[in-house]
Amino acid sequence: MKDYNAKNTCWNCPLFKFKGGVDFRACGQSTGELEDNEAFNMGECTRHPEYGMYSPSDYTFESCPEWEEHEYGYKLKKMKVMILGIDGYLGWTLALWLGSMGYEVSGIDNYSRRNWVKEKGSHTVVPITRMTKRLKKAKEVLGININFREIDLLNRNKLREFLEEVRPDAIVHYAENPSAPYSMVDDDHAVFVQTNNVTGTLRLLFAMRDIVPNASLIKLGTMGEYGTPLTGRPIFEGLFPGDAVLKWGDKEWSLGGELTPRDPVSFYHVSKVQDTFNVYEACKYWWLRSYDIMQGVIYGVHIPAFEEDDDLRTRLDVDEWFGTVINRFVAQTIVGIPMTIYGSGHQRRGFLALSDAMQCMTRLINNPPAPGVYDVVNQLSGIYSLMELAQTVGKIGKEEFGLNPRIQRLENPRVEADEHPYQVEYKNLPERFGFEPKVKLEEEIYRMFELLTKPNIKQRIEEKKHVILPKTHWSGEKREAKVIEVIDF
Ligand code: USQ
Repeated sequence: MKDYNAKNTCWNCPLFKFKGGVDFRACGQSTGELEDNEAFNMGECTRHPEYGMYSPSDYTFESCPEWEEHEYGYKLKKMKVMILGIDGYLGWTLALWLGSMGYEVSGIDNYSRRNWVKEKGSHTVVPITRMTKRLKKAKEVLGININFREIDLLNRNKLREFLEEVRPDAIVHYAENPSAPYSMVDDDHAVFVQTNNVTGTLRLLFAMRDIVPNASLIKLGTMGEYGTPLTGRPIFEGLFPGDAVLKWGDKEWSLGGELTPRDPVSFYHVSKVQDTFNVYEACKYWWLRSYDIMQGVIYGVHIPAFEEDDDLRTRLDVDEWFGTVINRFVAQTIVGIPMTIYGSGHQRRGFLALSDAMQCMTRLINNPPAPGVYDVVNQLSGIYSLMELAQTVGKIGKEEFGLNPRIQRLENPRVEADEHPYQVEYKNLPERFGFEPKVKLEEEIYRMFELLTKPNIKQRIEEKKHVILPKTHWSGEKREAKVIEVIDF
């Protein structure tokens, strides 16, 4: 579905400025006389003031000269996208991906991911260069100019100055600490993760209200906000659908449009739940527009831009704190560590390959919500159990790369259900935004083996073998998890 956003109108366009007196809130508060005001629903285009005042329904993306056809739907010409956390695994990837497609990319980062990984005694196994060199390479090799500023999202004044300077049409918010185990190390780490993540997002929301209220916010949440409901209740996309009902006693109520219950699985995941409420409220109070993305676990190393030059690659972590499960399994197999399955291995999670995640982001950026709309997508392309994943990694490692894979089941250092239903709804991206997953699990795992078996990268994994086995238990204990069983292939 290439033109999924063709019928969108100026309601969805960040360039449209409402004259005022409009209240989009869907919270039940009365808007009084506003609806009788003749300016209701009128405004002008900031790029074409000569059009004068008109109704936002007059133009569609298809009919507007400022929106052009693009591989992933109609795209705003010279669209300015600001990436918060542009130095990270996803942030750098998105910068090159969007830059290669003609978006005007800007971004901030304070290098905290580099520092957290260093603090834990690890490093990215795919080497990355300093930001100055990254930017230079992006310009030389891909012809992309990235407007980068070293800024901590919590630095109110610097953030505001940069937003004033760039005035982005869309803001992608990746600038958080993403690690469940890091947040469970001790109280200092838990307090840090929650303070950093929650206050950073709050700073951003207020700054958007004051400076770029029309920009759309694409905010990274996580599937882990929902937990794994043991009753088998479907995991809807953030909000209950219109026909969901609550039955209690002899009465029945619609739950439509209400936030669904959250059951986060670490203090990190709790920070994301708090963000959800803050973003939801900001959309309600100030008519900000946002997609809150409940993203599954990302894996992989590939987008086309990375093939152009090794210095363009994104980081990849495999240590117990910042490595995610598939990335870890591949690295473990390469250096002869049996793959570390926590608990039974029957836990099921949603997964998404790196380049498919980029496709999703592009489609959401191209399709801003209308003012005041808080919307949620569950961003994943497949659901697998950990045991299935280990078997897939092992098969490819053995058959294609001649390795000797093994699995070790460890006592689970986390607190999570071993056996659970997992009925996830994830129809929004394919049905409303035209997302078509392009990368097969096996294909991306193969590409990971190809890259990570290169001698310099294998060497970098070897150097950090001592931070691969989990020692951070949710109970607070600091010790190696006991091995329950070793399985050969
Ligand atoms: N796991 C293992 N062995 C390992 C590592 C993990 O069995 O060596 C298990 C965990 O117990 C868990 C599952 O694999 O059941 C996923 O763990 P993970 O470390 O790959 O991912 P998680 O902690 O869930 O966090 C990651 C990202 C986080 C994002 C989340 C999406 O780090 O930022 O929010 O994926 S989701 O899992 O859908 O919540």
